[in-house]
Amino acid sequence: MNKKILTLGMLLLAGLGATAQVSLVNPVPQEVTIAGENAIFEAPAQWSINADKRHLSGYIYDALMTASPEAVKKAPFKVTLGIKGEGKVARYKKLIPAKSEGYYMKVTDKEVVIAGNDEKGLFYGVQTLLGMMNEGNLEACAITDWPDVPFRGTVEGFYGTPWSHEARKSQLAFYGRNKMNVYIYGPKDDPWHRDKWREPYPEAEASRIAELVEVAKQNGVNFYWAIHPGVDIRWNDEDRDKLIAKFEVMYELGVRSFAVFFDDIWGEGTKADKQAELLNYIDDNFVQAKGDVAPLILCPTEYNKGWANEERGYLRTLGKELNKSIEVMWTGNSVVACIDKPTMEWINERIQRKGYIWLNFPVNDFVRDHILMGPAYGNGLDIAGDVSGFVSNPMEYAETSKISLYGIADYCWNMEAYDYQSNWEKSLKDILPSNPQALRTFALYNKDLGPNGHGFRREEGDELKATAEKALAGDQFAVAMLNVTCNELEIACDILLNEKNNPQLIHELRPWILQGKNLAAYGRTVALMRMLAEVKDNGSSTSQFISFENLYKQARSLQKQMFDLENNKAMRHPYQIGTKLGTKVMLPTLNKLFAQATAKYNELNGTELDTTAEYNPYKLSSTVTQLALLPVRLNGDVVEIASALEVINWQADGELLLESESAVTFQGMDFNFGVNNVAKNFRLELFVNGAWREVALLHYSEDDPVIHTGNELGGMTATKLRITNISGAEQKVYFKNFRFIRR
Ligand code: LOG
Repeated sequence: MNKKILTLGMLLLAGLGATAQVSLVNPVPQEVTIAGENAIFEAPAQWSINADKRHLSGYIYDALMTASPEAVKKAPFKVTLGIKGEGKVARYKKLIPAKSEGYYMKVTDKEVVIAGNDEKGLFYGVQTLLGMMNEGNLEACAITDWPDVPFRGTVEGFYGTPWSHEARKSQLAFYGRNKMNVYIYGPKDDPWHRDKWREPYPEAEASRIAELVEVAKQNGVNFYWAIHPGVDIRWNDEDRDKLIAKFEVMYELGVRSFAVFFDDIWGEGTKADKQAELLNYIDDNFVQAKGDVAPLILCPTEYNKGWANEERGYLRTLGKELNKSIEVMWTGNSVVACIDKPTMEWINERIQRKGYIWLNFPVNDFVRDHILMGPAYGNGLDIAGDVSGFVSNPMEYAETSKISLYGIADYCWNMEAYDYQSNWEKSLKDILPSNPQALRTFALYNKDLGPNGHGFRREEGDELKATAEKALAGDQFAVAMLNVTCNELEIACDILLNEKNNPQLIHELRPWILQGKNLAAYGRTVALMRMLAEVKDNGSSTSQFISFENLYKQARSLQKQMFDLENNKAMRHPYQIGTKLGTKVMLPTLNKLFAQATAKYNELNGTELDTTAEYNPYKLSSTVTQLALLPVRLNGDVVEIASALEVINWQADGELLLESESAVTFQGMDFNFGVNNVAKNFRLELFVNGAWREVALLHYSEDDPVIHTGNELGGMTATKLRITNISGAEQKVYFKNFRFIRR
């Protein structure tokens, strides 16, 4: 379908690893013909612009001028801009693809022609020219290009600190450059999006939103503003009118695209017929009435297959009752999932329209100890015709998220040609042109999410596996190679820490870079330990000081330094502690190697050095599946269970069990299920001297969801505790936080 016309010249260039300028363009264009082997030439410094007057100002012209040529009337190098139907591009009429946002473009050493099928097409043609010129060159070629997915972009829909105003502006410019046309504003922790949905924004916030709408326009992006009323909406005229009134206020600020989110709620707000009635009302009386507002988007309550209750018929009701113009979002077979053909067939049939994908990647709000710098992969390359839109929910780390978003943009534009690996390499160069290799070396350890409640994992460390296995099998050369790899990581970390090219990126990565240095140092020490473990008289080394036992002490110290950094108050995320990297292959390999070396040394020398490397004395398990994989963390004397974000369906008799390796004396405990007056539905027990003992649970006040324990807890010593749903019915709760303090 998307046939590539590759000339021999281009193939040669690709084969030699040279950079053809078109290959700098992201997303990869649909059809490219390179003019020949010597197609690359230096972009002229002066252009004469040949276009209708309307194109000589405005966002498209402004974008073109960022390429910084001088627009000079009689310059010999001509740049022709136009939209189908305009005289200036009449000659190219037949070459313009009849596709929304498509364009035809021609580059020779005398001129550039960009002919859009529509205004957006012209804008994207200009973006292609800019991308091609990234290194100051042009390449003689012809390009016919259009997007596969009509709506592409992001939903700022995560829990945690919303993006800053500056970060959002930078994102919008990035979307423009990478041909994404949607930004949905819906940060969970913006009060006026969710808790205070009925209230207008205070002036300062309002004017920032108005500015974002403008910046979005400048970048060809539709700014959607989302409201999240489901927590406490009443299905009456008053609340309905309040919602419309809020939309009116946003309309006044310039917003022309709207979404309504009903995710992560329960109770009244979740009713499909009521949601459909409200959305249809908004559609009829606001969207259609205004005439200049984009089709509404709904994020349903059952937004993934795992939560779909077929008996309740929620999705089918939406499918049947919602006005056909309303888009319905979908995260896939589970909350965090890759999207494929069967996913789309399943949902599209139910909602009677093409699903609008909300991809929960690279969002890390449920694994805040990891930062995600890996490629976007795993989504079907054959679903372009099955989705109406495709947006990614990124991390609160806006700049770092661009690595994966660069891939999402490419994937959505030209699915069949999407090659995530080469896209990833390109993205690193785009985000840190001054040193992509350092960023890459570091990013190799920041791809996987670690164990998490959604069971979503990513490839990480495949390139290390063979060496790791050999090293663990006793191959000393492989051990030396691991040492080199750790050196590389350390060099990358040090370079990045002093990198001035993208300060925001380095700021976001900083905790992980510091931890990366610890990891690298640990790896080098462990490698040396492994080498010395079998040398009986280690005093024979030239330096008496580098003895096995000193290295062992150093490794122990580094383990502790890693742990301390994780628990550093200034560094840790307020909701979930931890700063982890290399957790899939590197760290486990080093820990095994540490244990192995120490055991060998003990054996040879009759010593009894402790071989346990990583050590968490607490273990969580649960019959409530959504809780079973939550990480447990130790922070000084505070033991915490990480929060879950979605609604937890805690079945009757379901229990949460926390076991400790050694007895703990309790000082205090509290937890928050996000619901008032639920303490009575749960029982807390501590395992004391071989028997379970109940501890009272209570709220301090009716309108405070925090659950406290009875005074009897203080001073109790136990090896495990459990919390059971004793209400006899399923309880829908949040798992906001749980912690206890030990003496
Ligand atoms: C939320 C979202 C959150 C994401 C990942 C949707 C539709 N809603 O479980 O705000 O960032 O998962 O934690 C969600 O995905 N709830």
